[in-house]
Amino acid sequence: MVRKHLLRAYALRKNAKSKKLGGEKEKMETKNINYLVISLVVMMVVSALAMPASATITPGTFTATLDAGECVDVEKEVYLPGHAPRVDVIFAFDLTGSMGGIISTAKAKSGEIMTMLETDYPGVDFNYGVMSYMDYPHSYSSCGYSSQYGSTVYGDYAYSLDQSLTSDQTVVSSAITALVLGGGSDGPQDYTRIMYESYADTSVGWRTGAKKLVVNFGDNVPHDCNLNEGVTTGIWTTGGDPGRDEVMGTADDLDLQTVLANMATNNVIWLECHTSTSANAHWTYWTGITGGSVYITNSITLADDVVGAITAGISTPHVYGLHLVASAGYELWVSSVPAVYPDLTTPTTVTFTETICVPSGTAVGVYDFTVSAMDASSVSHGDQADTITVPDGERGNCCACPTGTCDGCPCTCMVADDEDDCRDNLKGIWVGADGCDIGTNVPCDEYTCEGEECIPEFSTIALPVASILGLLFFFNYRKRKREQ
Ligand SMILES: [Ca+2]
Ligand SMILES: [Ca+2]
Ligand SMILES: [Ca+2]
Repeated sequence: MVRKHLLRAYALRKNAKSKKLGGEKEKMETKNINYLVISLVVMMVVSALAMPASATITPGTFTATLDAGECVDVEKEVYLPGHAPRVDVIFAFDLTGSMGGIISTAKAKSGEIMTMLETDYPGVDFNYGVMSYMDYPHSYSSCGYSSQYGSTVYGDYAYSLDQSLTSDQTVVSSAITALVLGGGSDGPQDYTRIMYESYADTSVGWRTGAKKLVVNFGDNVPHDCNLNEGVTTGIWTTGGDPGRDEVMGTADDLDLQTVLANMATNNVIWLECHTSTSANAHWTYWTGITGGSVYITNSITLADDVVGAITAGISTPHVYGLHLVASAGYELWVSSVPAVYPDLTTPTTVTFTETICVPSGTAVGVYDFTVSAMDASSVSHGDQADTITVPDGERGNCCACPTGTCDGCPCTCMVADDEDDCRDNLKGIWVGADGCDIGTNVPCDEYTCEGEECIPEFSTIALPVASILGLLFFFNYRKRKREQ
């Protein structure tokens, strides 16, 4: 695979920088230097204050023109503030009789909860959704347990997606307010089914790269043939969960522990806001499998408890397995050094050298894709929008001067889209396909640049400027000392 490094953007930036400093140089008086120092200090303070509250990837966009088989390197910076930047929250409500008090509080407080979250995390992109349930409105007998699970008399249902994930808080609050309490018959409810639908219902609308949270309001235990599995000895049965067909003993029946493992595989975290302390060890174990926890709450502390649960759910004191992933179909276009950061303690900023290669044989066209900095649980900590144009026909080489247009300083051989691009954008001389080797210096007397004088780069003048500043401060200080 032919590998070329595009130096154009770099060269243009350096040109702009050099030109600006060239102007300064002409009027290099003490006063101007002082202004420069003040501006630099102001810029540093401003950029410190403007530290992003949420995770970012820099640059956020990248555009290049590359031939099939060609590659480009992009230096990429990812800022990890300690919490996920994109968060999807499903509020799931057990609408059985005993939940009456907490449900009316949740209805009253749902708006407040969302406002508190958005205030605490101004940079985080939240979406919310609503699920509700009572229990299967039938009688079942299985694995040593027989009971009426729920009842049509109370309007019980096993599962409802009342609102798919959306950023519209008004719609979410309305969906919560519209919830109607049912019965639930026997004590256990069909939590297993809700856990299952959290990854199986494709209408939920989880976003790619989002931290996925289910905040469940409940007060009992699921149906399962052995709730004690993984917790303690002995069998505790509350009957099987009949699954979507609501018929016990068929292929879609659900097993609690299998469903919890599948939630973990799908990176859906269960945060249990529980109004009862019974079976606490069980709920701790079940939520733990998904990476979540159980929070004991009541009508008075509900809003704070829910915000506390979600805060814990989205915080990332460590980011494990951070790596770059391109959107579907572009996986092979992108690689990076390092390939992965195994364990990062936040807050921190890390860098990747990303290499984008257009596969050989790629057709002429414009290709848009996203490169995300994903962790091991597929949570994105920043997305970069990429546009790669594969041009019609071979591009050529351009002799242009990265340190400013010049007489007498070396030019550099760069890739240009065409002769116009070379002349207008790179201010260089078009030399076509074989005129020079990419990245090499080419003497100006062979390929002259347009117009202005050759001036040194920023780094070359930075040290002398710093020395002058130091001396000036020193002399000023001595002068003031003498005047005292
Ligand atoms: Ca029940
Ligand atoms: Ca079934
Ligand atoms: Ca089981």
